[in-house]
Amino acid sequence: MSVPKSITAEIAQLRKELEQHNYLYHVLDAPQITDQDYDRLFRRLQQLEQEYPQLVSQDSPTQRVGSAPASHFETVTHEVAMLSLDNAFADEEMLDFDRKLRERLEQEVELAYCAEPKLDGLAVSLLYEAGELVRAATRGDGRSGENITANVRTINSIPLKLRGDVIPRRIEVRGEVYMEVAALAALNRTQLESGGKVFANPRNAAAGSLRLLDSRITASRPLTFCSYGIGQNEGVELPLSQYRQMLYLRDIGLPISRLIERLDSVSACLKYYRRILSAREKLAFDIDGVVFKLDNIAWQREAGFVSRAPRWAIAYKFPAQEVTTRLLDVDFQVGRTGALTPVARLEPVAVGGVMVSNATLHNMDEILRKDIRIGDLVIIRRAGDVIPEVVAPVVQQRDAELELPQMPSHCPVCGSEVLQQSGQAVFRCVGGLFCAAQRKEAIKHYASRKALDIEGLGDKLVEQLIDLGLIDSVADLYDLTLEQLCGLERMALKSAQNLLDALDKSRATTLARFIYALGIREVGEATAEALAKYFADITPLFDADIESLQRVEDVGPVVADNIRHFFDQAENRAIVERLLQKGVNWPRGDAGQHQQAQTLAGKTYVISGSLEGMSRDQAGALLKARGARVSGSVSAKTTALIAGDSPGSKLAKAEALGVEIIDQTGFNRLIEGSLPGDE
Ligand code: 5U1
Repeated sequence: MSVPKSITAEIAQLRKELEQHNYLYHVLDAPQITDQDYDRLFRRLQQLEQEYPQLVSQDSPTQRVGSAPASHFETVTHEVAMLSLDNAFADEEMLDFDRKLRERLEQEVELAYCAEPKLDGLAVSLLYEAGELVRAATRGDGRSGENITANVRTINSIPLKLRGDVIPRRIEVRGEVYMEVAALAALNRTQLESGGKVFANPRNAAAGSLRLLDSRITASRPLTFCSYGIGQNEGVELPLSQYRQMLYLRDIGLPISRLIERLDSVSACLKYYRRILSAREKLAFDIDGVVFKLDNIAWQREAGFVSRAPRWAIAYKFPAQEVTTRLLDVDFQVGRTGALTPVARLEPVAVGGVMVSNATLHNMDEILRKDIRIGDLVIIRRAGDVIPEVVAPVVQQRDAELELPQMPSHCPVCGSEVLQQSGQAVFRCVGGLFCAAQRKEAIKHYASRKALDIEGLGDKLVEQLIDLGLIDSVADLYDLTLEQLCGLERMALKSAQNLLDALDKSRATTLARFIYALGIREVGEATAEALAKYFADITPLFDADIESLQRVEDVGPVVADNIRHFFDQAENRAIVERLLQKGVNWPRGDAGQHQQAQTLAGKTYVISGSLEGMSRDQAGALLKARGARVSGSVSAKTTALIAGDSPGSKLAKAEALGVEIIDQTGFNRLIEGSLPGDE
């Protein structure tokens, strides 16, 4: 079938556009069209290529879907060996590395380095000839690896064709294939659902996905790529700076790290290390350190190699987030809602710079799925401030019959029965507030920062108060006396008085915080806020039926049921009533969303400084009840700054931006003005 000229032209135009949008998205991180628009272009190209198969070309953006399974991977010999990296674990080792390099190069001046994060993935080599991806290989042992071209072609951030005017005859690009943290979590969820293998970390996920013989499966894996260097090259004069070589790679269409920097000295490297370490948790991908490479390529050549690693590069590793240790036992901890969480008791081990002897095992399903047994060698992960968790057992090291942990039939704290609700993974103690563990957790929650924020009432103190029988419920907190507190372990007179003051202060709160503080199952801050806005008081909640509860934003049948169940317990109602008698209060005069006029809808306020007779939280609640948004920082979008006494820097910022400033009287008017019947 002959092809009309207009079709050939349209196909060429679609490919060009799609390549450009791929580049904008994957390399420059600056997409210019929506995903839907991209998909529309892509589908049109697919349709034309189906109609005119003679026009399909290997480098078309549609040719990434994978192909029929191969029987094995062929071996590829690396013409330029793929080296490994030496490591540093402390500043002194970095300084030592820099000093030795300067001595070897006979340089007295500071050395400049190219710096980038070290990704937790799999190293690959990509060979481009005349701008076309012709081969991709794993690192293997550094001298030879496996030909994984079919799999690598499915990775969208790897260009099938290079771009720009200066395309080398031949260039081999090296880098890391990895998976972003969220992508890995999503993949593991689908793997679990389909009974497939769950990956412990991005490196395993990348390696497992690239070593599949069926590239159609690889195509479904959310892999991505970042370049970090150039192997062999022909037909192009590369810049003699590592950093500028990386910019060149970006120009010809390859993704490089967005965090790459050229640094003037080793002391700048140490600062970069700390900066990236503190940003580590916020990154979308896992990294295990930073890599520094001498920027001057001529000096790289002069420095040369030692065994399998270059003398001119080093990986300064972060404290390990994953280590192995022995699982000594499994205990069950009872939470606020009675849920029993298995906790691993471990042989103490340093992870992420902290000694760890306990880690969560989440729930029984996880234990069974991961087949974790008491006595196993296990992998522990501790990322940032997150509770350490047991990732997996090292099954290869299991050399005896080991027992699976057993869920106890009775609560280890109060002896009540432990039951599993049908269709749920969790087991719960049915003891409710009879169970000391649940009472302790309920009180810790009530005192927590996002609830009543009672300063000085920490976990240990709550445990002591319950264990000594000084309190039974949150309402008892307000009966505590100075004498009782002074008699406690490590409690000086001043701290005791401070705690009483904090308890007194906590009485003035907002309705949303109060609802949240009650610890109703699955009622988080946002739901508490929506309930407060809708009902405007606590008593309507006592008898609200399931139907009216479900009219509240985000409240579905399960949450409505939990709320109903909570208020159906006579003891819970009694506690709430006692709290009100003890003086816990919030700004009144607010008739609830269904009656309250939304006079401030669409407006955004910032509150700064102290207001008469109410906290900033309370003032914010009054504004929100009238439909306003309350923000923490002043911007050009702020309607007005409500400035109480000592408003601080926000006042200057509002003045600079020309944002209206409202004082206490203006605020009162704003609130009163929108009270029903005030007109
Ligand atoms: N970011 C980065 N990772 N990485 C790994 N750069 C880098 N360089 C490497 C390796 C193995 O090797 C070259 C220094 C040869």
